[in-house]
Amino acid sequence: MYMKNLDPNQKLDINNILKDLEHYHPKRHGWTWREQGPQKMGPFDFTQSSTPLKRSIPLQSARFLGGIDPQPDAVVTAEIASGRFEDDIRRMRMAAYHGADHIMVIRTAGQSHFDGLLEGTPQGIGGIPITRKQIRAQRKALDLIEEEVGRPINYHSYVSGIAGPEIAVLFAEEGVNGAHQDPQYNVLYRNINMIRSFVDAAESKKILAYDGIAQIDGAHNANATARDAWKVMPEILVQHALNSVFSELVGIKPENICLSSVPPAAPPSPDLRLNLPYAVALREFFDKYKIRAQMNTKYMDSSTREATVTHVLNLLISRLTSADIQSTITPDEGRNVPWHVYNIEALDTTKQAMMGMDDLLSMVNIKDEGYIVEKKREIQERAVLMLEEIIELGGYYEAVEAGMFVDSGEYPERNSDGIKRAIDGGIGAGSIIKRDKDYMAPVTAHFGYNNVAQYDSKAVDNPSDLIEGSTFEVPEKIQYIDELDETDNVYLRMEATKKYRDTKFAKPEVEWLGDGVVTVDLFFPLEERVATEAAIKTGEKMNLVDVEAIHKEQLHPSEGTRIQIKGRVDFDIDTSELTLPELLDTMSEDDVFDYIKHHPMKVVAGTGGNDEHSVGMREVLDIKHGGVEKYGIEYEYLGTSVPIEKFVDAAIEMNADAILMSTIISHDNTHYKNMRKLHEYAVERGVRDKLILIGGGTQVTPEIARKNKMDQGFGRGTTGLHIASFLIKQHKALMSDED
Ligand code: Z97
Repeated sequence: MYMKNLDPNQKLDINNILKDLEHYHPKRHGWTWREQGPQKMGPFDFTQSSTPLKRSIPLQSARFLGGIDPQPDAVVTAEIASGRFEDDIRRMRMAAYHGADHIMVIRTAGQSHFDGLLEGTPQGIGGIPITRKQIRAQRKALDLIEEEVGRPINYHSYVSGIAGPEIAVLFAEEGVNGAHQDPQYNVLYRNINMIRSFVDAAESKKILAYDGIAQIDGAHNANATARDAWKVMPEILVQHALNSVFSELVGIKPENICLSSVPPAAPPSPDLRLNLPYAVALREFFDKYKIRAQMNTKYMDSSTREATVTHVLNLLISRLTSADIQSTITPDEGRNVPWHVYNIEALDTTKQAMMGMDDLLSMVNIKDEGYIVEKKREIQERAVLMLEEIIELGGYYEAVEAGMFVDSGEYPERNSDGIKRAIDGGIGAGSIIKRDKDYMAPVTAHFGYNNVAQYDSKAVDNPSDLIEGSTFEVPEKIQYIDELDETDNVYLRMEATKKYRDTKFAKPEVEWLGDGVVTVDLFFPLEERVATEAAIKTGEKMNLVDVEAIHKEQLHPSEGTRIQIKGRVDFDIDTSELTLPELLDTMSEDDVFDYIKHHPMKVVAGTGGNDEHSVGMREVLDIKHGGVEKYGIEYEYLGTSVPIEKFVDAAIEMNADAILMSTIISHDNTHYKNMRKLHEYAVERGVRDKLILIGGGTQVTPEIARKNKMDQGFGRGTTGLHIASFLIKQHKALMSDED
């Protein structure tokens, strides 16, 4: 099916994504790793990098470095699931521009409690309910987005619950590229019967293997569940081992088996002392598999700053142990605010830290003696001992019955508070029956005994030949069901937000179009309890609705507290009524340097009339903060309160190309009156056509400056580069007039 490429300057049209969705089939299947390799960018050589994106948004400071946007070699994940898939699609596009090539849609909390597949597009709480329509729409959007950024994007969700195998089939049909699948997750955290969970896992893993879907395990959940996360390290190694070996035996390629690892501890505990030996132990034991490094969220509260530092420390560990997939959940999960900005900030944190630590391992070594080696070995030995005890007990099922997992003691110490499950207990108990001798299923990627030869010996390797192909070979056979719920569907939600969909109206937004949510950062010189209520009252007085305090930070028990509130505005902005500032043409720094080298320029500058405010003017002149001097433009500073005539006289005397006159005082429009005077005097002296006249100051707008006879005006936010670019443009025009 032909789809028009996305235009970066146009919003992604959700209606287009929904159009003909019933006939859409994904462009590709299976997981894709990044194309890795050294990259030369601007003056720098990067080592642990990947092919740059065709379109992207670099870090802000790239402005000073030629706009380079190096990307790390690891796959970078964004977890995007606000509850509305149609809004998440827009966020996925933003995430791709910031370097995400693995988009995880977390399912609605506890979807593994569902016994079957859902249809339609119900709105989620704490995630997205996984339905065919939602994932097809998102995969379709990602197929377009990956063209736009020029890099394949992996789409990911979860295969768990007793509908696991059905979900695995759905994922293979719809081109989902990565999935969490770990039978231990069902057993320990969702109380699904052990036998059922492992049989389902065999079937599911077989399908993941067939479609090339990367599998991520669930061992990290023990960190989140355990009382003291750092004490379950040995057990987590055991969980990784059990799932990985099982997956490999079912047929998943080792390079598609990913261990979900979280540095278990976080500051104020001694982060690296606890986490680094663990990460090294893991890397060493599982070197043929991939490591998906998640960040610690267990010890996270509402401070985005604190969460970001933990993330960066985790990223250091990722670099030291060469993680293959890097997650970026960060503050979202801790604060339960899965908002656009935090997703994007976390991606930038990852890119910035990983590229900042480029080539780390060629400069520093992890010691091969002392504490790190001893601790690493200790964790590994504890894990091996645990495996030995599991074997002694009779196997995994017996170990779970004995409560060996998620015990709060560090193995072999035990506190007898582990999760216990009975072999004949849990959801789906007794639902597994042995296949009859004449059992046969004409389906693709089916695990275990399947008696196809009895029907057709040629179909042994391809049982679905018996029915002329299953939905894997003949996607047209897929049953697509559109909205079932008349009260909760995408068409209703889109209708409700129509006013803000590509129209002149806009509302501030944190996650859903038109949600109107804003955050306000406040400080009160009050103790926390009073400050919180004062902050909420402030929000209400600002006419915000549903005001809540989302972050509190004591600066001192009585001197003050920082509070962040969120609330909703109930107005919108008519963008057609806005006066937009003029766009300033800016040349690249290199072009400015080059021009001035060949065409030296000189300016005279000062604050005009009775104006003593010289700081802003000096900033755009001096080399220190990137003023015009930086580019080789010579300047003569005439000082403050310069009489208007003196500007022109000095320019003539020095043979200058331009006059830069700054005025802050705007009382009685003096700033514009002085501009007119400057022009008139330059005309009187017969030099107006040779001189570039520029008026500047915080209250100056370009349009009014030009109306008052300046060649250009520069207001707040002006930099030396803006002025230099303009001077060059005018200089070129004057030179061509002379020709
Ligand atoms: C993550 N940031 O790593 P339900 N299966 C496995 C899982 O780890 C999970 C589910 C299923 C986190 C997100 C934690 N993981 C949440 C192996 C959840 C979720 O909620 O039971 O339907 O499935 O992905």
